[in-house]
Amino acid sequence: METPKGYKAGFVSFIGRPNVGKSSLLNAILGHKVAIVSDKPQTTRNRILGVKHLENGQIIFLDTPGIHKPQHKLNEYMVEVAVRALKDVDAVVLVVDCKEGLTEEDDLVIERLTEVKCPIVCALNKIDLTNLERAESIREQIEQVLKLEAAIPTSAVTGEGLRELVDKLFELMPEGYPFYPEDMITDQPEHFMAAEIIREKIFHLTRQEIPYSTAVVVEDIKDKGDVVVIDAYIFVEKDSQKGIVIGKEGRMLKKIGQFAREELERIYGKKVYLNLWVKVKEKWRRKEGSLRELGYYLKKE
Ligand SMILES: Nc1nc2c(ncn2[C@@H]2O[C@H](COP(=O)(O)OP(=O)(O)OP(=O)(O)O)[C@@H](O)[C@H]2O)c(=O)[nH]1
Ligand SMILES: [Mg+2]
Repeated sequence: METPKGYKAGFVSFIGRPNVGKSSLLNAILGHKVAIVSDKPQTTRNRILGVKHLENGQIIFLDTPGIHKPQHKLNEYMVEVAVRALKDVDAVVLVVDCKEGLTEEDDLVIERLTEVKCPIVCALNKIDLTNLERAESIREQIEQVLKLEAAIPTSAVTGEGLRELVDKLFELMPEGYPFYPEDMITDQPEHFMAAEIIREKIFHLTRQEIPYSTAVVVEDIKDKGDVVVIDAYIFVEKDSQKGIVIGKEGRMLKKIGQFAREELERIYGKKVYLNLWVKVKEKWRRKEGSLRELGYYLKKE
């Protein structure tokens, strides 16, 4: 295959502590929702790939779980996913939250990045909630420890700085052949996407330990012509949590199902029947075998 002269293609990871807006930035840059988002930390659990197609190249973005101090095996897995995404990429975007400022968790991330060889661009995110002076002072704090290729105030909400961020990253990409075809935005299997959408609604609708104790597995997706039938299991860690997810007279489960179904119908462009079951998988976040069954495992390096 002949690539046009000057065609560039490369990989970029979003790295940062939980809740700074990594997934939101990815979605905003792509103009397409590929990663779920919530106002609670530790929403993303896997590496999410999204391809930004540009006139003379492509940037393959990897969204990652927020780096934090792991408490369970699930969290160890999440942090490992993020750390692995620092390898074999052409640039890293360190995402920070300008409103909240730098926390101990940001220090953990920044420390990790001191060992990274590729260029690092900082997205001073949530600039819509604060001002440029604050962003500048955060940049200065980071640059005391870490060499940055650039630091760009961004907002995943207003779109500010996103063009500049993409342009800067594209400058850093190597020449090469495209990795993905023009029409491909993500590599996520359909079952995974549907499960994530359901999990997002659980993050939105439930509180405290519930979102964290929940995993979703889509068992079956059947396209029956004018309707898509989806069967999914919601796993929790104990009976009391099952009661909460189902809710009084089944109201909570109904709400989760309704919100997920509405979004799935927009994606499929047709009617969706969503069958949800809630099951207990004792302490699944602590057990290697359960994590594996739920799809949270990494190949050995
Ligand atoms: N105002 C404002 N809110 C933002 C911006 N970016 C993200 N948010 C909000 O911040 C919260 C966290 O966003 P996420 O994209 O889920 O953050 P994340 O870094 O992917 O979080 P984890 O997956 O938990 O690591 C959500 O409520 C977003 O709507 C932004 O630029 N401005
Ligand atoms: Mg995320």
